[in-house]
Amino acid sequence: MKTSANHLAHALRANMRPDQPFICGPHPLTYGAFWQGAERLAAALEISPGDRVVMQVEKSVEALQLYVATVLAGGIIVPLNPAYTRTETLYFLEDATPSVFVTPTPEGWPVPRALTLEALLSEARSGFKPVPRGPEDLAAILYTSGTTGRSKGAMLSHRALASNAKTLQKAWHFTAEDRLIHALPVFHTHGLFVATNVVLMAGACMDFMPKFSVEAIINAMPRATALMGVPTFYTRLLKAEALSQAATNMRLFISGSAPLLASTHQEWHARTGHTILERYGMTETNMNTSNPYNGDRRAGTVGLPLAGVELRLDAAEAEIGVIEVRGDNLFSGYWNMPEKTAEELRPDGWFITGDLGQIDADGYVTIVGRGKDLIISGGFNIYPKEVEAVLDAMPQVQESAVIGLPDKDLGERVVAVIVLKSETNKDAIIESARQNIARFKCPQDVHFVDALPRNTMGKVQKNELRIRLGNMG
Ligand code: MCA
Ligand code: AMP
Repeated sequence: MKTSANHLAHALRANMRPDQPFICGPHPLTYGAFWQGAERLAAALEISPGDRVVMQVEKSVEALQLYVATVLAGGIIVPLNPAYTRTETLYFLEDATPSVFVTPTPEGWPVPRALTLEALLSEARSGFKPVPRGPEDLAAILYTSGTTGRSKGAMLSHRALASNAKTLQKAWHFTAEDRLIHALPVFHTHGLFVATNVVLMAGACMDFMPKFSVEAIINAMPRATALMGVPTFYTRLLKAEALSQAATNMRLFISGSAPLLASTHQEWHARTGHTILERYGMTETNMNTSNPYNGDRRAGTVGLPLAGVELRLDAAEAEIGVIEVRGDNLFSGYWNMPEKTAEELRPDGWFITGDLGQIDADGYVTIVGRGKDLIISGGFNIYPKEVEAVLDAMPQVQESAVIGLPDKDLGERVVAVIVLKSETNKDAIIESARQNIARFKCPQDVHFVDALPRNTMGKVQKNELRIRLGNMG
């Protein structure tokens, strides 16, 4: 490849045919129109190479164009969940110091330029030339919550994104004949990189849905070939009577972002004849492992390391240990946090995931738990520490412990256990939390106790709480 190219854009455009649809369904858009629109938007950004562009917008094709436009302009895209509160958003803006912030509410933010997506689109113009960027230049920063408080911005290079998209396209046999049902949000790795980049790279098309809907997906399946989702997608789809019929001509169902129960895997097979392909990744690493396209897709496992990804445990074979990974798929460190980077990314390139795994004799990896205190609810990650800080700041709360309890729909749900210092009730606690943190992080249930169980070191015993409250159903 020419060194003067824009590495990621060049890779994503390699197989596209301008007259073929990128977006299919009721509002189709060709590849030619998509890329041309992105170039016009790149001109409107008026940024310099390395500048950050924060986008906090509802899911839309224009949001995808903004991502691609930022890459073309040599910038760094920083997508944020629109569900974040103003306080949460302020933290990200102060940390990322973007040149441009695209938001539906542009007033009063401490950034040089805040505007709506509509306003930016109205400034789109032709004559833009893609800015050359090399493999190690950054293309994106995605924030991932920190176990010790502050969210960390994972810096993702052109190399990491392009190489992982290529690996996945090959591993999952995506071609221009594919039609992917895209019902994921586009502010996380799964919806933005795994789904969108793989489709772009293959020159395939996607049924781009504004959000998850059982009905819309069932209706789309007869014309589609593939679906990517979090386990909650699959448990909800299993409730639809029309599933078996609708899924007949699909080629591939992929699950990730949270553990897929073996029972869901088996029920899906019984109902549709298809075997869900489960894979495992992280914001910092993109995708690490996948069950095979051809071969045994084993329920309860996340499959084998992907091509170009090395994986090891910090334990002897057959034992449980923390998973470490190395490869071109890895991030380049945490934005503005060299000490955090040094704690998790070894000098020889191995990244410490914090996930506890086991590898069987055939090389299949099973995630058996997490070394980190993390709740995954419907595919969204919630760090208890962040929720506890919000609860502990309430005047009626003495102390709190936040845990995840099993949930049939979301996999885990957020539950708060609170010791009070003055009278209040569950609803007031939940309402107060909602003022500070995004709704998906707020406790769905609150239990009041006289004291939190602690070990001899004074550490709260969350396992004990999980057993106690889990048994209460
Ligand atoms: C929505 N709500 C939730 C969640 N989603 N609460 C807890 N956990 C959730 N996951 C709340 C809303 O705040 C709202 O609260 C109420 O539920 C209804 O909102 P709605 O949007 O209608 O919910 P939904 O459509 O039923 O959403 C459920 C969902 C969604 C479809 C499972 O959460 C989703 O799209 N999840 C995918 C997340 C994802 O893409 N993760 C990938 C991360 P209220 O009523 O109080 O207002 S990337 C990653 O993890 C790695 C790298 C990887 O390997 O992929
Ligand atoms: P994130 O913070 O969004 O990068 O989430 C990454 C975390 O999601 C990983 O460290 C795992 O704990 C979890 N995860 C992703 N895929 C899977 C999977 N297939 N099974 C179990 N956990 C998963």
